[in-house]
Amino acid sequence: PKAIKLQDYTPPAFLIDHVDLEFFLEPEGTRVKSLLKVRRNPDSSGPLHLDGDTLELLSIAVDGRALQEKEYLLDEFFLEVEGLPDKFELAIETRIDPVLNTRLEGLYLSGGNFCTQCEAEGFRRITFYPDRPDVMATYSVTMQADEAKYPVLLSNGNLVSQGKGEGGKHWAKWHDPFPKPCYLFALVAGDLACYADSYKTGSGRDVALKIYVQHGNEDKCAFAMDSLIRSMRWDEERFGLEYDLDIFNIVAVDDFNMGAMENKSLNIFNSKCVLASPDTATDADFERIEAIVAHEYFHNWTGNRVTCRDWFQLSLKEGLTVYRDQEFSSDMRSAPVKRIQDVRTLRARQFPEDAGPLSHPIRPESYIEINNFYTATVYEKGAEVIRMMQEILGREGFRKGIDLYFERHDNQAVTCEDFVAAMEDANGVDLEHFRLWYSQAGTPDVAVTWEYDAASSLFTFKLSQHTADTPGQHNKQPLHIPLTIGLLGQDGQDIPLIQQGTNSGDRTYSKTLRFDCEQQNFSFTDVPPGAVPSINRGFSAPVKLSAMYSDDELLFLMENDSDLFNRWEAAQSSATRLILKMIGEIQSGREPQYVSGFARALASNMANPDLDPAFVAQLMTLPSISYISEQMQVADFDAAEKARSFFKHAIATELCGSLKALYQQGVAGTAYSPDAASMGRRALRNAAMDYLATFEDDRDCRELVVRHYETADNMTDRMAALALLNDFSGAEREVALAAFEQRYQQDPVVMDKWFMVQACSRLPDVLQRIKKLTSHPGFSYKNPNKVRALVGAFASANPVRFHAEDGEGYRFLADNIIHMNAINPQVASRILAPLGGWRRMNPKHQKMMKSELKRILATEKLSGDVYEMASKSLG
Ligand code: BAL
Ligand code: ZN
Repeated sequence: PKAIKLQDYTPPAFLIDHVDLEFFLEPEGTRVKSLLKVRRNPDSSGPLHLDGDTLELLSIAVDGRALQEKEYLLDEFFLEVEGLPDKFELAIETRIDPVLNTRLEGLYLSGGNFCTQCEAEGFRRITFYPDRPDVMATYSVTMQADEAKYPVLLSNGNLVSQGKGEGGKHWAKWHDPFPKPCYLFALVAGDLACYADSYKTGSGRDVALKIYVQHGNEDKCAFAMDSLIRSMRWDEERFGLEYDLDIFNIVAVDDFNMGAMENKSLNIFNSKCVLASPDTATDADFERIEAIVAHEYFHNWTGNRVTCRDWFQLSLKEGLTVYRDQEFSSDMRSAPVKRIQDVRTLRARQFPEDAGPLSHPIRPESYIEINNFYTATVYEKGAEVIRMMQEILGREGFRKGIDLYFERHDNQAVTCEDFVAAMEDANGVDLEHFRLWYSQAGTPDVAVTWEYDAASSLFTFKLSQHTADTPGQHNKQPLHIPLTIGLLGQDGQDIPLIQQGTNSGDRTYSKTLRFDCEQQNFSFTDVPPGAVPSINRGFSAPVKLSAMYSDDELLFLMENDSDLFNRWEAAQSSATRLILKMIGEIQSGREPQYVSGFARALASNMANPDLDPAFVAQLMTLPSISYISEQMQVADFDAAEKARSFFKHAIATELCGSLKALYQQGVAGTAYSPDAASMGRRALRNAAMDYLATFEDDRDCRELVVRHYETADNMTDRMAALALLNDFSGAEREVALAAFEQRYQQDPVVMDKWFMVQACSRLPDVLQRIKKLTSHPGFSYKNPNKVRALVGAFASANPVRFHAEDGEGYRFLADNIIHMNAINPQVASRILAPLGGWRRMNPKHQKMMKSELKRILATEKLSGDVYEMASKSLG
């Protein structure tokens, strides 16, 4: 397969003003008629190039004249026509087979209903078309289908007309007045229930809001609807962005490659990102649904009204929209807790990606398969880059930049460069150096030391930065890093910051430094002795920080930092340091040594009534085994797991009384509510249980977890207990899992949890169980959620068992990737990344992992998706 390069971008030879589509929907043999109003692009030349994939061409005509075969070039993946007039109408009729579409790209069936997924390049599996985002057209869509089987017919825009046809058929015509690229096209036809509400925009436009779901799921839509309404209001208030049509539809489907898709006014969602009730969704699910509903809605402006010129610019819409949904959630809930959660995700997913064989900048320079670039880097690091611009420009300056961006580019397909230019021009600043974040891959290492001169009361930060080489990128340049710092006095209070050489008029306790050289010093005057610095507050920059803190200084920050993110960060750093030391002891055959200072600092936070319980729960959550292992030269998941468990058990022993008290306090008799405060209370109680469950051999504690499971009146508590029982060897586990299955076997969204929890079990026979579960009636290789829940979760979230000594974990994953390659290459390639982690393993494991990658690469009919991931992972 051939790589596509950013530097090769050329504008399209022809533009399309309007698309008229007619669908005659049948599971086997859908006919698609397309009538395009085409005109030559004055800025380009060449033949008319239409993409096509798995299409049967029935006819093609220019201005009403049918073309003969010799008048066009038909290849497996495109159709080209030369010698065309400057303006013409092109009519094309194709035939497709939705029922055979297991890739879930283009038009396919889910639960018997028709639906589409066109981003990034699925539209070419529906009809011949210039399938690139810089071709924007208005659309009219007429679909005809059997009325009894498919009573609901939806597409983008507004419903124009509908009626009955012959032979039990009916039809509907939709029109979308906003020009859009074809990746935003959508169609749904099915037998669906509708949950309706409405919204009045700030300027008084009434918008009909509808969520379509399978019959029986209507009672699980209220939270998604409420999230949608809150998103609409928030975008008006925060960014002045109002919805622009009279209808906004969401459709939930069970079979979906992504979480959701922002098609203009017809969002299609993976049902697990919509459906929620206290009995079926955890607090984390509620939070995720709120964030994804918001994310897709926010795309209406950042993505749809202003879209990407080409797919290299994906972060233009994704980084920005993730940033927006993060800000929304942060306003809806606790800002520090949201920031902590986002940084956890970044560290769990993006940092390893950036340090491994698949490292790429947020604006990649080449790809084989664009589907492989819907990555944590493009999304999450992309959002961090936007956030840094806000940190540099301030909230008001950032808003001015956004306003200018829309003023300049509404209804255009643009680049990341256009976005940065709008930020610069609106604020009169130069972001030339900052732009490097778009093209340079890798996570910068920032080292911080400091000096204090008692005679002059001068405190000096000494910063240095370095970004390691990544595949294809060497000798990295220093970046412009906005590093927010503070100083804590010995009393734990913030010290006012007076930067040497600047006007000391304003009293500020946090300051964002412009750190843009390899080495740089920043000095502050009038600092009393004994000050402790707080660095990268709020995680102002996505860097790996190493600072010369003593153990005691970390505990001091953990108890005192007014920046709650950094208070949590100090706890993570302290715990990581202690666990790494214990790992060393375990590896050299010694008993790990426990130091109790950490537990005491934790206890002081647990006892602090001013702290949000959700925050305390975050503070109590130790760094993951994967994160700890990443701090090692050679990963040793077994030792990491042993050390972490030992540490947790030791903390639980020391704080047993307070943990039991916290657990008991949490038993409130109030009804479930997904608001932030209630979630925080549950999180804290479940965090306490998590520690108490380390007394696995104590009957009372086992019973506590069993009781928690059995008496839970919501999914959050039920899953918290099930996750713990899942690691107990004994009858309790089997009883709980069987009860869960019995209760939820009809609900595929909930059954994903059941598969996933088992895939993540610490028990030694987990792989045998997983293999057995692939034959469970609720499991299907055709359903991406199931594959991700069982196979994907095992490989990515159960490192101890995945990296088993006999290599069976690797073999199992490779077998499944090869199997999935033929069914759904996108899903196959998305679960491959853990095999690319071989560089961090010992030689024996390296060899086994590489041999599985080679076996994958030797597969016949290997998709471009899997080829790209496997070949890059092998290196
Ligand atoms: N555009 C693909 C799904 C999403 O990021 O919203
Ligand atoms: Zn998105």
